[in-house]
Amino acid sequence: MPLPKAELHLHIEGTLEPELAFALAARNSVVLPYADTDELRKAYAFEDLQSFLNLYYELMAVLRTEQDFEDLANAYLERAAAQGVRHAEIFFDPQAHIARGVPMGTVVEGLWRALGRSEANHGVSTQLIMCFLRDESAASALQTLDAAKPYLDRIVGVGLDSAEVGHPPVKFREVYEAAAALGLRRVAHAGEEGPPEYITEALDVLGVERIDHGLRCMEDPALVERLVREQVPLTLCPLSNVRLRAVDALARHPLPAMLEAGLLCTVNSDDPAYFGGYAGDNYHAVRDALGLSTERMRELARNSFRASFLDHDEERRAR
Ligand code: ES4
Ligand code: ZN
Repeated sequence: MPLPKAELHLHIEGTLEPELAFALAARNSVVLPYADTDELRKAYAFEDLQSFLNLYYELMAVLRTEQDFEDLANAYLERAAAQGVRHAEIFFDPQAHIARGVPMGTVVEGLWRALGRSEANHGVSTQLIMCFLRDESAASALQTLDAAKPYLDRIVGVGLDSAEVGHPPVKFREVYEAAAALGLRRVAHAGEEGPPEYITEALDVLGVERIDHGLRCMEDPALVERLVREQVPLTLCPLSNVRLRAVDALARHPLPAMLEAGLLCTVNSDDPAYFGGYAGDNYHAVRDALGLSTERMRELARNSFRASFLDHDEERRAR
């Protein structure tokens, strides 16, 4: 039996497996610039975050209808359930779809057709987090929040993702203030490729309650001290860090040092179709590469529920 866990850092578009990408391409008469799944998989040798994002946005062309988003989410939920995920807080990138002429409603309604039945079908409770693309403008983020207003009963919070360096959190101060006023929870990617200052800014300027990645906090001891004191959850994605070369090998991932320091770390999969594994695969990989004890593994699973948006009663039921 896999350890029951919550997944807190998962881009639904990053669960698009090559086989499903080709099936949806055929269904929607979209031509992909790859002959087959083998050739596509060869493109998964990434240099950094941007080289991954280029492929991630390119493959999204196959996602066009509500049915596509439903099929995508169901495929993820089935795999997640098999790896012990009991609760998933799922990112989506509406701007990447709206730019292709796929409206917000198609994305949210399609995902919801899977998420609304997920507890019954897969035993996984779910929440949706809408991300703003930080390499798009602040005005575009505000328009996106506006477009989401009819769907806010299905969206628990907002996040910030895509190319980090050069796009500091402060750029999105206004849209985060508006999101907070609407009662939305707030998270942001920070300290993946960007400097530790972006983590501080996400906390102080955007008012986030969790940091996605946060890896580079380790360069700033005063920041680590603060994150420990305030028990700010970090949603780490170890296999992602290796594939995008934020760390040079899993055996040198700072996770053990981060746990030792008292940071509230969680382990997540980010874009599992691209980075070689779902939540359970990430747990196994860190256990094997870093020699984490059973007690440490249990701590990571416990942290995942503690850092989730579930309340105490929901948490107890999910575990
Ligand atoms: C992402 Cl790994 C990562 N980092 C930032 N933005 C993203 N969007 C999808 N995956
Ligand atoms: Zn991410």
